[in-house]
Amino acid sequence: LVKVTTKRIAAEKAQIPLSKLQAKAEQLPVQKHSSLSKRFLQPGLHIIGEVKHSSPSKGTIVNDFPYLQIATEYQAANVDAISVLTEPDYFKGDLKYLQEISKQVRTPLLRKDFTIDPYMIYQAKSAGASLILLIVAILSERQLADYLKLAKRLGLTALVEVHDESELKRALNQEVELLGVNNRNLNDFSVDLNNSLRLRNLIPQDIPMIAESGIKTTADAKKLKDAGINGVLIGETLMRSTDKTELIKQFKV
Ligand code: IGP
Repeated sequence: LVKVTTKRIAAEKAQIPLSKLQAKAEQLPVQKHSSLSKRFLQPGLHIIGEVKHSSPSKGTIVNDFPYLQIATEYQAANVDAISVLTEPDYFKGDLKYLQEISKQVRTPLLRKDFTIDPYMIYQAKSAGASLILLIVAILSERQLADYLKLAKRLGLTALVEVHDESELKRALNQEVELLGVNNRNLNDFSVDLNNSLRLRNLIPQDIPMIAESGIKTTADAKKLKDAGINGVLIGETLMRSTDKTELIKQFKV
């Protein structure tokens, strides 16, 4: 995935040079959703709804993909943020989905992609994102530190994703505002909610933590909330649901 993303970004840089994108990103307001991470510390289980067409583990999740309508429905159901897949090769995502959604929806948007180049952070900002994803497993210490700094300067909140204790340790060496624990093992795609439950105890209480992947039932949500987890990121379960509004209501345990 890193290789494919590197290639993709090189091609995009040839289309729109970094300097141009940078100029555009820098002139956008930074205060739009400042202190976004703090919101997740408020009582209750917070919900991030994901707009995802396909995934490497499941293939095409839904045949019909009315992304604007889905985002609008998530907003009406009062989710705290909307995650939009922009990775094209494995998730059938597109930066244009993020751009279009940001024009119609006020809910903070997360650019869900494999951030491996500052270019992608400027792209996220220009496309209307308020949050970016930084996956610890694919970044060096230096990259993680630099990208956190750049995000902050642009007024973006970084969701820093870890999968295990050693990645968490690396994340906590930095000034992290929002932590995500992925329940999915990216090597074999197996999902284990205990991953989130286990790691919450190792994360300072003043850093909000989001459990990601494999959340299917209200019982899952309840278990995570009772363990002190602040939010859940739900993709597939919401995408497959024919009544997303009702399901989101049920997940707010
Ligand atoms: C959502 P699920 O099982 O609810 O569809 O998972 C989200 O956690 C998953 O899409 C995800 C992801 C990622 C996708 C987590 N980390 C990194 C792409 C890149």
